[in-house]
Parts: sequence; C-alpha cells; structure tokens
Amino acid sequence: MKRRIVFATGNTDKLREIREILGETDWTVLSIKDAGIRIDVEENGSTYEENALIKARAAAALAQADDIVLADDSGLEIDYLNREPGIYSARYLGEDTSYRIKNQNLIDRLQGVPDEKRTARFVCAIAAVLPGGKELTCRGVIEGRIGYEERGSGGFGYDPIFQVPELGKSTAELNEEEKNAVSHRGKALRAMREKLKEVL
Ligand code: ITT
Repeated sequence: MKRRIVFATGNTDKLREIREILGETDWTVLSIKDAGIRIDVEENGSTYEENALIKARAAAALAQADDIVLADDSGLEIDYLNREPGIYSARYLGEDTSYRIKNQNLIDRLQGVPDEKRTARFVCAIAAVLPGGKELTCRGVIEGRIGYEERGSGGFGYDPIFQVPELGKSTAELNEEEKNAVSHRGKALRAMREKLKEVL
C-alpha cells in the first residue's frame, strides 16, 4: 500500500502546488481535511520553521501512527519595509482582507521607491514529523522585486506583485509548472522529498 503524507494546511492554493510537486512520488498526498483531522493552532513561532513545526506537530498528534505529516509556513519579505509582512503575511491587514487590497496597499507603501530598492523574496519552510517522532525542516527562497501594479491571474496571494527579474514576469504570470520550478515552495518541497527518501 502507498505510504500516506498528510499535509497540515487549510490553504487550498498551497495544496494544489504541493500535490503537483510531490505528484511523482510513491506517496499519496492527503490534506488534513481528507484525513479527517481538524487543527486550530496559534502560529506563535518567531520563524517560518517554528510555525511550520507547530502546524505539523498538531496534525501529527491526530494522524495515524505511520503517516508522514508535513506543513508549510511561508511569506513575503519586502526589504524596504523591514522585511514585512514576513511571517505575518497571511494576517497582514487582516486574514479576511482580499489580496487586491493587500497588494495595492503594499504597492502604495512603495510609491516613489526605485527599482533597485524594491527587492523582496518569498520564503517557504516545510516541516515534517515522521512516524516515531523525528522532525525535519527545509527552506526554499525565491528572490524578486515588488512591481508597480498587479500582473497576471495565476498563483495566489501576493503573486501578482512579485516580479521575477530573470523571467520578466510576476509569479502570477507563470503557469503552475513554471512557478513550481522556481518558487520557494517548489525548492523547499523538492529538498524535503530528497531528505525523506534518505531517512525513510
Ligand atoms: P496554512 O497555515 O493553513 O498552511 P496560510 O495561508 O495561513 O495556510 P501561512 O501562515 O504560511 O499559510 O501564510 C502564508 C501566506 O504567505 C499566504 O497566505 C500568502 O499570503 C503568502 N504566500 C505564501 N506563499 C505564497 C505564494 O507562493 N504566492 C503568493 N503568496 C504566498
């Protein structure tokens, strides 16, 4: 029987990307919802890794003994804004505020700021809790710049304002495969996939 990976996220956009990246493995990827698990944790860590571990541990406590439990904590760091919104990216301006508004607000806060000072990065930490309790974390980063307007309709969240200079496109202008090939989440998950192959 295929080994189960239970992914501790309530974000369906993340899950879509995760399934695509872990698609060709021997593991079946389930969301916590698919696995019948509900968690309600306070993400009160001070790093992406700590928050990812908080989510993974909470789900692992309710998962089957032989499940591999993973979680993702990620965010956008804008250098000019002292790396805001960072680990507070989902909560920035309120969890239920639309990304139209959040993105426009960030563009407004960078009004008059020249290209070279608009540097930013997406960061993703993936945490794993393995059967037996061993814990692993991996981090992936993509460097870019904040654009002057929203561009593209792919991806989610802050993608329309995140420009990748080498590609001349925002991450919302990439298709899923193209985004996963260069993204913070793609890099972190591929690193985790390799670590898991080594230890399992
Ligand atoms: P879970 O905790 O349930 O996984 P969440 O959306 O609350 O879902 P995070 O706390 O990790 O997840 O917040 C990550 C936020 O960072 C996310 O909601 C987006 O605003 C932003 N973000 C992360 N990855 C992104 C990406 O690939 N493209 C655009 N925005 C991204």
